[in-house]
Amino acid sequence: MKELVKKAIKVLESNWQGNFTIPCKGLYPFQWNWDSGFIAIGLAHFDMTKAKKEISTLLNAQWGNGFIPHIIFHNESDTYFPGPDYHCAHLHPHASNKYKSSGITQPPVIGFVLQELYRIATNKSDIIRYIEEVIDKVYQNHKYFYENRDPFNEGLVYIYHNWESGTDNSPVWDSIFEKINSPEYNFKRRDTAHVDPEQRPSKKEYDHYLHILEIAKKHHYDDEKIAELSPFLVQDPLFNSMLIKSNQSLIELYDLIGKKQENMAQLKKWQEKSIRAFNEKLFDEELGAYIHYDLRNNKSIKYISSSSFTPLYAGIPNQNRALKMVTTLIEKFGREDNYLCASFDPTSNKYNPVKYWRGPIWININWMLYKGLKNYGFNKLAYQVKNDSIELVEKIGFYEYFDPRKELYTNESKGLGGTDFSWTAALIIDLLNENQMP
Ligand code: 2M8
Repeated sequence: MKELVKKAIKVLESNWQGNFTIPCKGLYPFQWNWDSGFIAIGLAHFDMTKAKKEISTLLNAQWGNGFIPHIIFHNESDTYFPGPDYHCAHLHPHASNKYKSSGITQPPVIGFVLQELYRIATNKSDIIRYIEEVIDKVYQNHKYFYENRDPFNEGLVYIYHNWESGTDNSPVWDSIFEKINSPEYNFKRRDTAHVDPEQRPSKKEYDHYLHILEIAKKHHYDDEKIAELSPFLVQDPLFNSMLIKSNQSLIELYDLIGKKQENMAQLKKWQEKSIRAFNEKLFDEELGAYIHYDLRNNKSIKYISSSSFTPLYAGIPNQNRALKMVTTLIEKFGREDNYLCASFDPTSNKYNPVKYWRGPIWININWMLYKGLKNYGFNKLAYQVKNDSIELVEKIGFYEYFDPRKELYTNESKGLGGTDFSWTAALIIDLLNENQMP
Protein backbone atom coordinates (compact mmCIF):
# COMPACT_ATOMS: atom_id res chain seq x y z
CA MET A 1 0.00 0.00 0.00
CA LYS A 2 2.86 2.34 0.81
CA GLU A 3 4.15 1.70 -2.71
CA LEU A 4 0.83 2.74 -4.21
CA VAL A 5 0.86 5.99 -2.22
CA LYS A 6 4.38 6.69 -3.44
CA LYS A 7 3.30 6.12 -7.03
CA ALA A 8 0.28 8.37 -6.55
CA ILE A 9 2.47 11.15 -5.16
CA LYS A 10 4.69 10.81 -8.22
CA VAL A 11 1.70 11.29 -10.51
CA LEU A 12 0.69 14.44 -8.67
CA GLU A 13 4.22 15.76 -8.64
CA SER A 14 4.62 15.24 -12.36
CA ASN A 15 1.35 17.04 -13.09
CA TRP A 16 2.18 19.98 -10.78
CA GLN A 17 2.77 23.24 -12.66
CA GLY A 18 4.20 25.46 -9.91
CA ASN A 19 0.89 26.83 -8.63
CA PHE A 20 -1.75 24.34 -9.78
CA THR A 21 -2.05 20.79 -11.13
CA ILE A 22 -3.18 19.75 -14.60
CA PRO A 23 -5.62 16.81 -14.64
CA CYS A 24 -3.62 14.88 -17.25
CA LYS A 25 -0.70 15.59 -19.58
CA GLY A 26 -1.72 16.35 -23.17
CA LEU A 27 -5.40 15.54 -22.73
CA TYR A 28 -6.19 18.25 -20.14
CA PRO A 29 -3.30 20.75 -20.06
CA PHE A 30 -4.92 23.55 -17.96
CA GLN A 31 -6.49 24.00 -14.53
CA TRP A 32 -9.94 22.46 -14.14
CA ASN A 33 -12.24 23.60 -11.35
CA TRP A 34 -13.51 20.44 -9.60
CA ASP A 35 -10.36 18.50 -10.49
CA SER A 36 -8.39 21.05 -8.47
CA GLY A 37 -10.67 20.49 -5.49
CA PHE A 38 -10.14 16.71 -5.49
CA ILE A 39 -6.44 17.12 -6.22
CA ALA A 40 -6.01 19.43 -3.21
CA ILE A 41 -7.36 16.67 -0.95
CA GLY A 42 -4.59 14.35 -2.14
CA LEU A 43 -1.90 17.03 -1.95
CA ALA A 44 -2.93 17.88 1.62
CA HIS A 45 -1.68 14.49 2.81
CA PHE A 46 1.92 15.17 1.87
CA ASP A 47 2.25 18.88 1.06
CA MET A 48 -0.28 21.26 2.58
CA THR A 49 1.43 24.28 1.05
CA LYS A 50 0.73 22.91 -2.41
CA ALA A 51 -2.85 22.03 -1.48
CA LYS A 52 -3.50 25.60 -0.38
CA LYS A 53 -1.80 26.97 -3.47
CA GLU A 54 -3.96 24.77 -5.71
CA ILE A 55 -7.14 26.26 -4.22
CA SER A 56 -5.84 29.82 -4.11
CA THR A 57 -4.83 29.68 -7.77
CA LEU A 58 -8.35 28.61 -8.68
CA LEU A 59 -9.97 31.25 -6.49
CA ASN A 60 -7.75 33.97 -7.96
CA ALA A 61 -9.57 33.45 -11.23
CA GLN A 62 -12.99 34.09 -9.66
CA TRP A 63 -15.07 36.68 -11.49
CA GLY A 64 -16.43 39.88 -9.95
CA ASN A 65 -19.88 38.29 -9.59
CA GLY A 66 -18.61 35.28 -7.60
CA PHE A 67 -18.59 32.89 -10.58
CA ILE A 68 -15.70 30.40 -10.79
CA PRO A 69 -14.95 29.11 -14.31
CA HIS A 70 -14.56 25.45 -15.20
CA ILE A 71 -11.18 25.88 -16.95
CA ILE A 72 -8.51 28.47 -16.19
CA PHE A 73 -6.05 28.87 -19.04
CA HIS A 74 -2.95 29.88 -17.08
CA ASN A 75 -0.63 28.53 -19.71
CA GLU A 76 -0.50 28.17 -23.48
CA SER A 77 -1.14 24.76 -25.02
CA ASP A 78 -2.42 23.58 -28.36
CA THR A 79 -3.21 20.05 -27.24
CA TYR A 80 -6.79 20.84 -26.12
CA PHE A 81 -9.95 22.03 -27.83
CA PRO A 82 -11.82 24.28 -27.13
CA GLY A 83 -9.23 26.71 -25.79
CA PRO A 84 -9.45 30.31 -24.51
CA ASP A 85 -10.02 31.84 -27.94
CA TYR A 86 -13.08 29.72 -28.40
CA HIS A 87 -14.60 30.25 -24.95
CA CYS A 88 -14.12 34.06 -24.99
CA ALA A 89 -15.00 34.51 -21.31
CA HIS A 90 -14.11 38.21 -21.54
CA LEU A 91 -17.50 38.71 -23.22
CA HIS A 92 -18.99 38.73 -19.73
CA PRO A 93 -18.65 42.13 -18.01
CA HIS A 94 -17.53 40.59 -14.69
CA ALA A 95 -15.00 38.13 -16.12
CA SER A 96 -11.50 38.27 -14.66
CA ASN A 97 -9.23 40.55 -16.65
CA LYS A 98 -6.17 38.80 -15.25
CA TYR A 99 -6.93 35.21 -16.22
CA LYS A 100 -8.25 33.64 -19.39
CA SER A 101 -10.99 31.13 -18.69
CA SER A 102 -14.12 29.44 -19.90
CA GLY A 103 -17.53 31.01 -19.23
CA ILE A 104 -19.15 27.86 -17.85
CA THR A 105 -18.59 26.35 -14.41
CA GLN A 106 -18.35 22.94 -12.69
CA PRO A 107 -19.75 21.26 -9.55
CA PRO A 108 -19.01 23.50 -6.52
CA VAL A 109 -16.73 21.26 -4.46
CA ILE A 110 -14.43 23.86 -2.87
CA GLY A 111 -16.55 24.34 0.28
CA PHE A 112 -16.25 20.70 1.31
CA VAL A 113 -12.66 20.55 0.09
CA LEU A 114 -11.74 23.26 2.61
CA GLN A 115 -13.29 21.14 5.34
CA GLU A 116 -11.33 18.11 4.10
CA LEU A 117 -8.12 20.16 4.30
CA TYR A 118 -9.03 21.04 7.88
CA ARG A 119 -9.61 17.34 8.65
CA ILE A 120 -6.28 16.29 7.14
CA ALA A 121 -4.13 19.15 8.47
CA THR A 122 -1.79 18.44 11.35
CA ASN A 123 -1.21 22.15 11.91
CA LYS A 124 -4.78 23.20 12.69
CA SER A 125 -4.06 26.86 13.43
CA ASP A 126 -2.30 27.29 10.09
CA ILE A 127 -5.20 25.79 8.14
CA ILE A 128 -7.71 27.86 10.10
CA ARG A 129 -5.80 30.98 9.08
CA TYR A 130 -5.97 29.82 5.48
CA ILE A 131 -9.68 29.10 5.68
CA GLU A 132 -10.26 32.57 7.12
CA GLU A 133 -8.43 34.00 4.15
CA VAL A 134 -10.47 32.27 1.43
CA ILE A 135 -13.86 31.27 2.86
CA ASP A 136 -15.69 34.45 1.82
CA LYS A 137 -14.76 33.82 -1.81
CA VAL A 138 -16.42 30.43 -1.65
CA TYR A 139 -19.44 32.00 0.03
CA GLN A 140 -19.62 34.54 -2.83
CA ASN A 141 -19.59 31.65 -5.26
CA HIS A 142 -22.60 30.05 -3.56
CA LYS A 143 -24.34 33.44 -3.52
CA TYR A 144 -23.73 33.65 -7.27
CA PHE A 145 -25.46 30.29 -7.74
CA TYR A 146 -28.51 31.11 -5.63
CA GLU A 147 -28.93 34.55 -7.17
CA ASN A 148 -28.31 33.65 -10.81
CA ARG A 149 -28.99 29.95 -11.36
CA ASP A 150 -32.35 29.52 -9.64
CA PRO A 151 -34.84 31.51 -11.74
CA PHE A 152 -37.94 30.19 -9.94
CA ASN A 153 -36.41 30.58 -6.49
CA GLU A 154 -36.79 26.86 -5.76
CA GLY A 155 -33.55 26.26 -3.89
CA LEU A 156 -32.23 24.16 -6.79
CA VAL A 157 -29.67 25.58 -9.21
CA TYR A 158 -29.45 24.76 -12.88
CA ILE A 159 -26.56 23.97 -15.18
CA TYR A 160 -26.77 25.11 -18.80
CA HIS A 161 -24.10 22.91 -20.33
CA ASN A 162 -23.21 19.24 -20.00
CA TRP A 163 -19.60 20.31 -19.38
CA GLU A 164 -20.87 22.06 -16.24
CA SER A 165 -22.10 18.71 -14.90
CA GLY A 166 -18.65 17.09 -15.02
CA THR A 167 -20.37 13.97 -16.41
CA ASP A 168 -19.98 15.19 -19.97
CA ASN A 169 -21.56 12.60 -22.26
CA SER A 170 -23.85 10.82 -19.82
CA PRO A 171 -26.89 9.24 -21.53
CA VAL A 172 -28.92 11.51 -19.26
CA TRP A 173 -28.38 14.32 -21.78
CA ASP A 174 -29.43 12.30 -24.86
CA SER A 175 -33.10 13.30 -24.84
CA ILE A 176 -32.14 16.98 -24.58
CA PHE A 177 -29.71 16.79 -27.46
CA GLU A 178 -32.22 14.90 -29.60
CA LYS A 179 -34.41 18.01 -29.50
CA ILE A 180 -31.64 20.40 -30.51
CA ASN A 181 -30.90 21.14 -34.11
CA SER A 182 -27.20 21.91 -33.88
CA PRO A 183 -25.25 22.88 -36.99
CA GLU A 184 -22.26 20.83 -38.06
CA TYR A 185 -19.21 22.79 -36.98
CA ASN A 186 -15.81 22.65 -38.52
CA PHE A 187 -13.18 22.24 -35.83
CA LYS A 188 -10.19 20.20 -34.93
CA ARG A 189 -10.69 17.96 -31.95
CA ARG A 190 -7.62 17.21 -29.85
CA ASP A 191 -8.98 14.72 -27.32
CA THR A 192 -9.18 11.91 -29.87
CA ALA A 193 -5.47 12.35 -30.60
CA HIS A 194 -4.78 11.30 -26.99
CA VAL A 195 -7.53 8.74 -26.36
CA ASP A 196 -9.25 6.06 -28.47
CA PRO A 197 -12.35 7.76 -30.00
CA GLU A 198 -14.41 4.75 -28.82
CA GLN A 199 -13.86 6.04 -25.30
CA ARG A 200 -14.78 9.68 -26.03
CA PRO A 201 -17.94 11.61 -27.07
CA SER A 202 -18.96 11.56 -30.74
CA LYS A 203 -18.57 14.41 -33.26
CA LYS A 204 -22.35 14.94 -33.21
CA GLU A 205 -22.19 15.35 -29.44
CA TYR A 206 -19.36 17.89 -29.77
CA ASP A 207 -21.53 19.84 -32.24
CA HIS A 208 -24.19 20.10 -29.54
CA TYR A 209 -21.62 21.11 -26.92
CA LEU A 210 -20.37 23.92 -29.17
CA HIS A 211 -23.85 24.99 -30.16
CA ILE A 212 -24.92 25.58 -26.54
CA LEU A 213 -21.73 27.55 -25.99
CA GLU A 214 -22.41 29.64 -29.09
CA ILE A 215 -25.79 30.63 -27.69
CA ALA A 216 -24.25 31.65 -24.35
CA LYS A 217 -21.49 33.57 -26.11
CA LYS A 218 -23.97 35.36 -28.33
CA HIS A 219 -25.56 36.70 -25.15
CA HIS A 220 -22.23 37.49 -23.51
CA TYR A 221 -22.72 34.74 -20.93
CA ASP A 222 -25.60 36.70 -19.45
CA ASP A 223 -27.33 34.45 -16.91
CA GLU A 224 -30.81 35.87 -17.41
CA LYS A 225 -30.62 35.41 -21.16
CA ILE A 226 -29.23 31.92 -20.76
CA ALA A 227 -32.06 30.96 -18.40
CA GLU A 228 -34.48 32.26 -20.98
CA LEU A 229 -32.92 30.81 -24.11
CA SER A 230 -30.52 27.94 -23.50
CA PRO A 231 -31.89 24.67 -24.90
CA PHE A 232 -29.96 22.91 -22.13
CA LEU A 233 -31.19 23.83 -18.64
CA VAL A 234 -31.00 21.06 -16.06
CA GLN A 235 -31.26 20.61 -12.29
CA ASP A 236 -28.58 18.00 -11.75
CA PRO A 237 -28.56 15.89 -8.54
CA LEU A 238 -24.75 15.66 -8.58
CA PHE A 239 -24.23 19.40 -9.01
CA ASN A 240 -26.84 20.29 -6.39
CA SER A 241 -25.45 17.67 -3.99
CA MET A 242 -22.04 19.29 -4.26
CA LEU A 243 -23.58 22.69 -3.52
CA ILE A 244 -25.48 21.33 -0.51
CA LYS A 245 -22.47 19.43 0.84
CA SER A 246 -20.36 22.57 0.43
CA ASN A 247 -23.06 24.74 2.08
CA GLN A 248 -22.88 22.45 5.11
CA SER A 249 -19.09 22.65 5.21
CA LEU A 250 -19.17 26.44 4.98
CA ILE A 251 -21.69 26.59 7.84
CA GLU A 252 -19.44 24.41 10.00
CA LEU A 253 -16.29 26.29 9.02
CA TYR A 254 -17.84 29.71 9.75
CA ASP A 255 -18.84 28.29 13.10
CA LEU A 256 -15.28 27.10 13.68
CA ILE A 257 -13.66 30.42 12.88
CA GLY A 258 -16.40 32.34 14.70
CA LYS A 259 -16.74 35.03 12.06
CA LYS A 260 -19.37 36.36 9.62
CA GLN A 261 -22.45 35.18 11.45
CA GLU A 262 -24.58 36.81 8.75
CA ASN A 263 -23.07 34.58 6.04
CA MET A 264 -23.67 31.55 8.20
CA ALA A 265 -27.31 32.55 8.75
CA GLN A 266 -27.81 33.00 5.00
CA LEU A 267 -26.21 29.65 4.25
CA LYS A 268 -28.53 27.96 6.71
CA LYS A 269 -31.55 29.45 4.95
CA TRP A 270 -30.32 28.30 1.53
CA GLN A 271 -29.50 24.92 2.94
CA GLU A 272 -32.89 24.23 4.43
CA LYS A 273 -34.70 25.29 1.28
CA SER A 274 -32.37 23.35 -1.01
CA ILE A 275 -32.60 20.10 0.91
CA ARG A 276 -36.39 20.29 1.03
CA ALA A 277 -36.71 21.05 -2.69
CA PHE A 278 -34.15 18.39 -3.59
CA ASN A 279 -36.10 15.73 -1.73
CA GLU A 280 -39.46 16.85 -3.09
CA LYS A 281 -38.50 17.34 -6.70
CA LEU A 282 -35.61 15.07 -7.57
CA PHE A 283 -36.47 11.75 -5.92
CA ASP A 284 -38.23 9.18 -8.10
CA GLU A 285 -40.10 6.64 -5.95
CA GLU A 286 -40.52 4.20 -8.79
CA LEU A 287 -36.83 4.16 -9.72
CA GLY A 288 -35.73 4.33 -6.09
CA ALA A 289 -33.12 7.04 -6.69
CA TYR A 290 -32.63 10.74 -7.34
CA ILE A 291 -32.79 11.80 -10.97
CA HIS A 292 -32.18 14.87 -13.14
CA TYR A 293 -34.85 17.43 -13.96
CA ASP A 294 -34.96 19.00 -17.43
CA LEU A 295 -35.97 22.55 -16.59
CA ARG A 296 -36.17 23.64 -20.22
CA ASN A 297 -38.64 20.93 -21.21
CA ASN A 298 -40.26 20.70 -17.79
CA LYS A 299 -39.84 17.01 -17.15
CA SER A 300 -37.84 14.53 -15.14
CA ILE A 301 -35.17 12.55 -16.96
CA LYS A 302 -35.90 8.98 -15.95
CA TYR A 303 -32.44 7.45 -15.89
CA ILE A 304 -30.28 6.25 -13.03
CA SER A 305 -26.63 7.18 -13.13
CA SER A 306 -23.95 7.24 -10.45
CA SER A 307 -24.93 10.90 -9.90
CA SER A 308 -28.23 9.54 -8.54
CA PHE A 309 -26.46 8.28 -5.42
CA THR A 310 -24.23 11.28 -4.66
CA PRO A 311 -26.94 12.86 -2.43
CA LEU A 312 -25.80 10.25 0.13
CA TYR A 313 -22.50 12.12 0.36
CA ALA A 314 -24.37 15.37 1.05
CA GLY A 315 -26.62 13.80 3.71
CA ILE A 316 -29.77 14.67 1.74
CA PRO A 317 -32.02 11.55 2.06
CA ASN A 318 -33.41 10.33 5.35
CA GLN A 319 -32.39 6.84 6.50
CA ASN A 320 -35.43 5.20 4.93
CA ARG A 321 -34.82 6.74 1.56
CA ALA A 322 -31.12 5.97 1.81
CA LEU A 323 -32.03 2.31 2.29
CA LYS A 324 -34.18 2.43 -0.85
CA MET A 325 -31.28 3.94 -2.76
CA VAL A 326 -28.94 1.23 -1.58
CA THR A 327 -31.41 -1.44 -2.71
CA THR A 328 -31.51 0.20 -6.16
CA LEU A 329 -27.73 0.49 -6.26
CA ILE A 330 -27.23 -3.18 -5.43
CA GLU A 331 -29.96 -4.34 -7.81
CA LYS A 332 -28.82 -2.33 -10.82
CA PHE A 333 -25.08 -1.79 -10.35
CA GLY A 334 -24.08 -4.60 -7.99
CA ARG A 335 -23.63 -7.69 -10.20
CA GLU A 336 -20.89 -9.86 -8.72
CA ASP A 337 -18.89 -9.83 -11.94
CA ASN A 338 -18.77 -6.02 -12.01
CA TYR A 339 -16.67 -3.68 -9.97
CA LEU A 340 -18.53 -0.83 -8.30
CA CYS A 341 -19.68 1.68 -9.32
CA ALA A 342 -20.51 2.08 -13.00
CA SER A 343 -21.30 5.68 -13.97
CA PHE A 344 -24.51 4.66 -15.71
CA ASP A 345 -27.17 2.03 -15.07
CA PRO A 346 -25.66 -1.25 -16.35
CA THR A 347 -29.14 -2.71 -16.95
CA SER A 348 -30.00 0.03 -19.45
CA ASN A 349 -29.48 -0.37 -23.19
CA LYS A 350 -27.69 2.98 -23.15
CA TYR A 351 -24.96 1.59 -20.91
CA ASN A 352 -21.50 1.43 -22.49
CA PRO A 353 -18.72 0.12 -20.22
CA VAL A 354 -15.88 1.84 -22.12
CA LYS A 355 -17.35 5.17 -23.19
CA TYR A 356 -16.42 7.92 -20.76
CA TRP A 357 -19.43 8.90 -18.60
CA ARG A 358 -21.77 6.33 -20.20
CA GLY A 359 -20.69 3.43 -17.99
CA PRO A 360 -17.07 3.36 -16.79
CA ILE A 361 -16.10 3.75 -13.13
CA TRP A 362 -14.74 7.11 -11.95
CA ILE A 363 -12.71 7.36 -8.76
CA ASN A 364 -14.05 10.77 -7.68
CA ILE A 365 -17.61 9.45 -7.69
CA ASN A 366 -16.53 6.27 -5.89
CA TRP A 367 -14.81 8.38 -3.25
CA MET A 368 -18.05 10.25 -2.59
CA LEU A 369 -20.14 7.09 -2.61
CA TYR A 370 -17.80 5.44 -0.13
CA LYS A 371 -18.06 8.37 2.26
CA GLY A 372 -21.80 8.74 1.82
CA LEU A 373 -22.58 5.05 2.30
CA LYS A 374 -20.40 4.93 5.39
CA ASN A 375 -22.10 7.95 6.93
CA TYR A 376 -25.44 6.18 6.64
CA GLY A 377 -24.02 3.02 8.17
CA PHE A 378 -23.94 0.90 5.00
CA ASN A 379 -20.43 -0.20 5.83
CA LYS A 380 -20.22 -3.39 3.81
CA LEU A 381 -21.20 -1.67 0.57
CA ALA A 382 -19.06 1.35 1.43
CA TYR A 383 -15.96 -0.79 1.81
CA GLN A 384 -16.78 -2.68 -1.35
CA VAL A 385 -16.72 0.62 -3.25
CA LYS A 386 -13.50 1.64 -1.56
CA ASN A 387 -11.74 -1.69 -2.04
CA ASP A 388 -12.84 -1.95 -5.66
CA SER A 389 -11.34 1.49 -6.31
CA ILE A 390 -8.02 0.57 -4.74
CA GLU A 391 -7.92 -2.84 -6.43
CA LEU A 392 -8.51 -1.35 -9.88
CA VAL A 393 -5.77 1.24 -9.49
CA GLU A 394 -3.37 -1.26 -7.97
CA LYS A 395 -3.97 -3.70 -10.83
CA ILE A 396 -3.62 -1.35 -13.75
CA GLY A 397 -2.66 2.19 -12.72
CA PHE A 398 -3.96 5.72 -12.26
CA TYR A 399 -6.30 5.88 -15.23
CA GLU A 400 -9.00 8.44 -15.86
CA TYR A 401 -11.79 5.80 -15.86
CA PHE A 402 -12.20 2.04 -15.63
CA ASP A 403 -14.26 -0.68 -17.30
CA PRO A 404 -16.50 -2.25 -14.60
CA ARG A 405 -16.25 -5.83 -15.99
CA LYS A 406 -14.03 -7.90 -13.70
CA GLU A 407 -13.27 -10.64 -16.21
CA LEU A 408 -11.32 -8.18 -18.38
CA TYR A 409 -8.60 -7.59 -15.87
CA THR A 410 -5.37 -9.45 -16.55
CA ASN A 411 -1.79 -8.32 -16.09
CA GLU A 412 -1.82 -6.74 -19.54
CA SER A 413 -5.07 -4.83 -19.07
CA LYS A 414 -5.16 -1.12 -19.65
CA GLY A 415 -7.54 1.40 -18.18
CA LEU A 416 -9.59 3.94 -20.09
CA GLY A 417 -9.11 7.58 -21.08
CA GLY A 418 -6.00 9.40 -19.87
CA THR A 419 -3.13 7.85 -17.92
CA ASP A 420 -1.57 9.25 -14.75
CA PHE A 421 -4.78 11.09 -14.04
CA SER A 422 -4.50 13.50 -11.13
CA TRP A 423 -7.76 13.08 -9.20
CA THR A 424 -7.47 9.29 -9.37
CA ALA A 425 -4.04 9.57 -7.72
CA ALA A 426 -5.16 12.22 -5.22
CA LEU A 427 -8.24 10.38 -3.97
CA ILE A 428 -6.45 7.03 -3.76
CA ILE A 429 -3.96 8.74 -1.42
CA ASP A 430 -6.89 9.89 0.70
CA LEU A 431 -8.55 6.45 0.71
CA LEU A 432 -5.30 4.70 1.63
CA ASN A 433 -4.33 7.20 4.27
CA GLU A 434 -7.49 6.50 6.15
CA ASN A 435 -6.24 2.97 6.78
CA GLN A 436 -3.34 4.38 8.75
CA MET A 437 -5.53 6.49 10.96
CA PRO A 438 -6.41 5.21 14.45
C1 2M8 B 1 -13.77 16.03 -18.65
O1 2M8 B 1 -14.32 17.18 -19.26
C2 2M8 B 1 -13.62 18.01 -20.21
C3 2M8 B 1 -14.43 19.28 -20.40
O2 2M8 B 1 -14.52 19.96 -19.19
C4 2M8 B 1 -13.39 17.36 -21.56
O3 2M8 B 1 -13.86 16.25 -21.81
O4 2M8 B 1 -12.71 17.98 -22.38
C5 2M8 B 1 -14.75 15.59 -17.56
O5 2M8 B 1 -14.48 14.29 -17.13
C6 2M8 B 1 -14.74 16.58 -16.39
O6 2M8 B 1 -15.51 16.11 -15.33
C7 2M8 B 1 -13.31 16.84 -15.92
O7 2M8 B 1 -13.31 17.85 -14.95
C8 2M8 B 1 -12.38 17.21 -17.08
C9 2M8 B 1 -10.91 17.29 -16.66
O8 2M8 B 1 -10.53 16.15 -15.97
O9 2M8 B 1 -12.47 16.27 -18.13
